[in-house]
Amino acid sequence: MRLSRYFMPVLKETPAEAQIASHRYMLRAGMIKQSAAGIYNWLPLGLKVLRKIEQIVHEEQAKAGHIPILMSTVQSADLWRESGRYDAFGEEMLRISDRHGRDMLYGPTNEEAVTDIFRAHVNSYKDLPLTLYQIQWKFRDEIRPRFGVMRGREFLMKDGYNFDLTKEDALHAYNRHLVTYLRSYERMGLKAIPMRADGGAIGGDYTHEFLVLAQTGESEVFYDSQVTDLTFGDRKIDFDSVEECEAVLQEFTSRYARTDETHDEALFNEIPEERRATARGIEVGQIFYFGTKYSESMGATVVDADQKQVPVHMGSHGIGVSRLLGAIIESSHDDKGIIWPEGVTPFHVGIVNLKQGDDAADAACEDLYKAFVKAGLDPLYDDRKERAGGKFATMDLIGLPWRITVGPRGLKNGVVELTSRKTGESEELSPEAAIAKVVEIYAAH
Ligand code: 5CA
Repeated sequence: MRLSRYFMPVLKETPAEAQIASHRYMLRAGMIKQSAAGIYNWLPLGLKVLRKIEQIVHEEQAKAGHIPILMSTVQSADLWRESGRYDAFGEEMLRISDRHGRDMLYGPTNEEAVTDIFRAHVNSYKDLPLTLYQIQWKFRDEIRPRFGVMRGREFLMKDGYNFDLTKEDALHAYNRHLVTYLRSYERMGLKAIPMRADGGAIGGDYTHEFLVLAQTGESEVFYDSQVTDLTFGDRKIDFDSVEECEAVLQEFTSRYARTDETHDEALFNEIPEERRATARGIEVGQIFYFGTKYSESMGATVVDADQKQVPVHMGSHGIGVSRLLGAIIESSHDDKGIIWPEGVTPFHVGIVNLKQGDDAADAACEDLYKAFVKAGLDPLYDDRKERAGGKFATMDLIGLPWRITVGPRGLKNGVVELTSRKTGESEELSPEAAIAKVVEIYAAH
């Protein structure tokens, strides 16, 4: 993309309403524009990152054999009356009535809707196990929407639902989700720690939240500092293997790590003192096993091997897709702007032309641009007639991991400058060497 032809409405001023870095930078970099309290329009740069996060989620769910669907955002209240949650969900639910006076709602979550699909089409244990998921907009009329996309009223969620014959099978599905989540967050450059939590409005008493440690996090967390050393990495997992998935769960959840909802001071005090840690965390996902809560109330049964009708065991598994942009920025920024991890960056590399209109500089930038596109990368070329200082400030704000600076002086010596946004370190390289280095870096992602 050439910046002169792009739509990236960067703000010079810091918006007064933004209290935390991620909200500030998302507004300033022209990624989002508020449409109403807790409701946002996604502008091109923000949408690009949102799509990258979605893509990672889809890829990791596919590995586990989970199947994508897309459910309606508007749902019928009658379904929620069946489960008893229409009243229980309270004021967080956006209630609507249609022209015939029928009660409708904008989905805050989809347990009822997916259970309705299941009971209409699945009758036999032979069709299990089954996990369906979607990435879809949700609405929760939060009493205090704040921090931009972090606590929105309209937000994008990945929500997955498993249907299994037995509790054991459903716990295997739970473990599969834990594995896919660990990998997904790491690909986004995050360390997200699974912590025992509370079932809340979704239900069940077996649930883990995934928390990214950050001072601006809304949850208070208590943990054994050893959990922060764990990394999932690039392991190959056989998702059909109960033992392998269970072993990952054990490895990542056997040490103490809880949110304030389930914190147990006595258990916490059993950890050696030097390893007892408290912090704040951003909840970027949650997995639940709630057994037959919805299948019993809504009649989602299958015939088992003995020809008996039995309610299926279920769980649901969420990732806060739009919240993740905020969480990633909170954990990766400095006082100049965002520092995108390579896995989710909106553009792979920025090209800054120090002297637009200089024949040699213009030609070198064009060549770089075309070479990156040919290599399958997505460069952003700042081809505007602006001061170099302004161009650098914009690049720092939008946070692309790599920047190539091209100027007439360097070109005389046959070099351009390759700069890492994270370390600030620069090196002079021939254009060919700079391209090769950037291509190699992204080959690993
Ligand atoms: N049905 C279950 C799992 S699919 C569910 O709704 N779980 S949840 O309530 O925990 O939400 C899943 C994730 O959505 C949360 O972990 C959080 O990351 C994100 N989320 C929840 N509320 C908001 C909100 N108001 N703004 C942004 N993200 C949110």
